[in-house]
Amino acid sequence: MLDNLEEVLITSDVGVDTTLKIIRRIEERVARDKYVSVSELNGILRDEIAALLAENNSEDNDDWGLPQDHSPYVILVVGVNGVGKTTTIGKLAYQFKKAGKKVYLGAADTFRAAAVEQLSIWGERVGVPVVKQQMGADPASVAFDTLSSAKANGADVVLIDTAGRLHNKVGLMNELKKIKDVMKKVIPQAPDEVMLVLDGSTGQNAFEQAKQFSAVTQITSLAITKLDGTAKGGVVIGISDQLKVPVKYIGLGEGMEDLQLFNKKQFVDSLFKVEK
Ligand SMILES: Nc1nc2c(ncn2[C@@H]2O[C@H](COP(=O)(O)OP(=O)(O)OP(=O)(O)O)[C@@H](O)[C@H]2O)c(=O)[nH]1
Ligand SMILES: [Mg+2]
Repeated sequence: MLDNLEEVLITSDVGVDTTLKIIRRIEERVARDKYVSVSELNGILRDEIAALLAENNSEDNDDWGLPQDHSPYVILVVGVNGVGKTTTIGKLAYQFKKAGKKVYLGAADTFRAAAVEQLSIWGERVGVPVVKQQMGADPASVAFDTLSSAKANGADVVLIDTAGRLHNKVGLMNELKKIKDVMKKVIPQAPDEVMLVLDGSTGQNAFEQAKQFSAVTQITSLAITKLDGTAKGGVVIGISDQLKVPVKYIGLGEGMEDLQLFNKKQFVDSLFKVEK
């Protein structure tokens, strides 16, 4: 039964290391309890996965609230090309606004012609201001402007979009550092969060990106996108475990409402519904 389980976990993109860890924990419990039925084993599996996630997610987010001790709360959004950064920012802006927060967006992806436009469209759709400059402008300068504006206007939360960068490109990684440094000139503790966006449908590749990114910059939260469709959600468990970074959001489509707060129990339940 455990061999079978091991195979299920690995084919669900949980990853070898994390799968072995889960199996080991289950073995320990089974050894302690002597005999377990199939249904008990299922329960144990869910418990152990939820426990593993809990080790990296101090708490479940139940609402779209943010820490109240200071504002604006600044989230810098990073990740490789096409993973869903801009879309996730749009969806987050929608949720935060709906929760009554004053949201500012910063178009610090000045690399592609369409990037500023794409974020502006989200800004209009959601009804929140987007701070931007022309294409090719210094992203750090856009970040500076955005934070200045947000601060002056009493914003609650700022989301900064960045160009999709390859984790092995030194220049782009240095640019990220510069953006962070410049932010501090406006708000010393910014960014509050560096959110890495990963495309859940890329499986092991997402693992690789996560490792490379966290080697060059401190990632404090994860958003895993494209878990609608054929993606196997197991990747969420493996990445969170290997990186020791909490998964905060899950993308389930391209629409404004297709973003969910990550909830361990819900997630484990849905994972096993799909598995059957
Ligand atoms: N099905 C699905 N599609 C998504 C999801 N999130 C984003 N997408 C789509 O993925 C594509 C890329 O999304 P973007 O938000 O532009 O990605 P990005 O990381 O900003 O891309 P770059 O700025 O080019 O690096 C778009 O077609 C999005 O609609 C999701 O959760 N599910
Ligand atoms: Mg983008």
